[in-house]
Amino acid sequence: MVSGVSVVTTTYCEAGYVGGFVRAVKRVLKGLPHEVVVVDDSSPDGTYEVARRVADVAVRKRREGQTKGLLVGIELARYPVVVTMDVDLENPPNLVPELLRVFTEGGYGVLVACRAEIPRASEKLASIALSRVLGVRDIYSNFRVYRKECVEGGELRLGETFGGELLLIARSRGCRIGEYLYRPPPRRERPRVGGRLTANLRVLAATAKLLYGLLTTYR
Ligand SMILES: Nc1nc2c(ncn2[C@@H]2O[C@H](COP(=O)(O)OP(=O)(O)O)[C@@H](O)[C@H]2O)c(=O)[nH]1
Ligand SMILES: [Mg+2]
Repeated sequence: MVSGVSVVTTTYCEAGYVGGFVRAVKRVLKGLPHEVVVVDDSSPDGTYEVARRVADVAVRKRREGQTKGLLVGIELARYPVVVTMDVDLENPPNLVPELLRVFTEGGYGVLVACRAEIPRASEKLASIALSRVLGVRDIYSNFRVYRKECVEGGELRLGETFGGELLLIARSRGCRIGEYLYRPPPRRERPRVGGRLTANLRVLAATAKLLYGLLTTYR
């Protein structure tokens, strides 16, 4: 097992979720040295103020998106093993110990917890286009365990890819990427990435960027 773990989440307008998230994670990890890091993109709803009270580390920065937030959080982590999670509890905290066990036993650089049923059409398409190269079927799941060295100091060149570029960076460093399948709880109604059409378009754009990246910088 790992000797400690940093849990990183990124937030934009999540004042209603961040407290419950931190409490749930801390309850699950109470037997293990850990910290919870929240990276907030200057949410106007007071998310940072809540995070500062409940999290071990809270960062407020300008709005740069989820991928950048994840990288900033991983780089701040004090433990060499980092779990990234969405704040909205769609990534069940009680799976974290099992993920850490599989991560350690499998000798992975990155382990991605993949949803057994991928909900968005655009994410299914990304899976078809990219899963063979990246070794995971749920490209945009940010429920992941990282060895910090697999991404830290990495340069994001593709803009917002909802965490996808972090897999390209890890792959380019020869880190072993693995997947773990899980059944997620029902999705929340109003995700921050946008409604059905907006979210699908943004995911399609991210997938195009990742394919371009694989043909150029990350070949
Ligand atoms: N820092 C930051 N976090 C974001 C941004 N957009 C989404 N997130 C976070 O990313 C996670 C997943 O977002 P969500 O909208 O639930 O995506 P979905 O689960 O794919 O529908 C949540 O923790 C969000 O708060 C952003 O622009 N900046
Ligand atoms: Mg969500």
